[in-house]
Amino acid sequence: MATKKAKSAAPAGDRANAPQRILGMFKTMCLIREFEEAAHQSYVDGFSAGSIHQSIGQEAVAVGVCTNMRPTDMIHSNHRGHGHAIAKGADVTAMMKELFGRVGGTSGGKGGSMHIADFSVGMLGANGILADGVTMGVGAAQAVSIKGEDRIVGVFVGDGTTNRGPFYEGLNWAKVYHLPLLIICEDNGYASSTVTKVITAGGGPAVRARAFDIPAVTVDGNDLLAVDQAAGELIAKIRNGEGPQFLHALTYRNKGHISRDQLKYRAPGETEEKWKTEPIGRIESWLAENGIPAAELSGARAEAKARIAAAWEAAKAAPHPDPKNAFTDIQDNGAPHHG
Ligand SMILES: Cc1ncc(C[n+]2csc(CCOP(=O)(O)OP(=O)(O)O)c2C)c(N)n1
Ligand SMILES: [Mg+2]
Repeated sequence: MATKKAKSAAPAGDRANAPQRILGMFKTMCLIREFEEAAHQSYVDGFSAGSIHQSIGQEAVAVGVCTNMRPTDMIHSNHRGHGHAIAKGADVTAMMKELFGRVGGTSGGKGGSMHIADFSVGMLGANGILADGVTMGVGAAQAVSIKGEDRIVGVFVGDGTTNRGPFYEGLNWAKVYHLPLLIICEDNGYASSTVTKVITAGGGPAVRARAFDIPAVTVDGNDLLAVDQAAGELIAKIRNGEGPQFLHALTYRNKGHISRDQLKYRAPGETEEKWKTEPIGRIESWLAENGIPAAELSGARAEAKARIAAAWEAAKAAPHPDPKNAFTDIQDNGAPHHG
């Protein structure tokens, strides 16, 4: 548990953490936070169908990693993927339309929360099937390698996901073929309503990655500066041709697994105690201590709120897709839709 002192910790290591650069990251984190609050509300108000998995409390991982990527780099995400998409540059209005199932959504309003993709910013997609994003990300990295392209792929997984087989297939393949891949494990302590540790043997995600001879670094995933530095270093190694790398980010899921989750499985006071280490407040304190005026910080939060409110209104006003297009732009194996 980080103490109050940790809130104002100096930038990790000697990386040039210019306050203006960190301010930009703070703004993206605020945008993710506001999007996630609205995503939950869209479920409550009946605008979105299916499950909404919020990433509130995990924003520093998405932003710390994706800021170190180029627009041409690619990521693959998972069921808790809104933050990853926003951090990689996806448009929040198109994402909101996707949640609402409307025309103009990132996947034409047909995919919803767990299928947000935006190839134009290197967001290859999200996936509700745990660990299958790893094998897909590895496939993308294999393509990059075969074509000799100068770009990398990042894959986000949860801690619970490291107990699934495709995770190991992916790690093995990535190492054997020396692929330009960063695997990011967002270790929020939970797999649905289960404490991940009680269902996980051995020394945890980083140890498992090292078993494949993949270098692994563990960081405080709620410390943006630490994530930024670690991700920057690992990505530099990948660009340098050193093969796959693994980032194990310790974080916390401040909300339920999905929107209707009442968190009854948590000890009283646990969520409130953990909130003290949430990443946005921490980096905001650091920015204030490093010369960013309070008005600029509160202005950034207000701007994020306004952008998401506008995205909400645009989504609400957008039409639903025409049913006659239900089978266009989708994978079609020829079965039985066309009669
Ligand atoms: C193959 C598969 N099994 C089970 C599920 C149901 N499920 C959805 S999320 C989840 C827990 C995932 O935990 P973790 O990987 O730690 O990610 P987090 O939700 O904590 O971000 C489970 C079991 C699923 N989506 N896919
Ligand atoms: Mg988890």
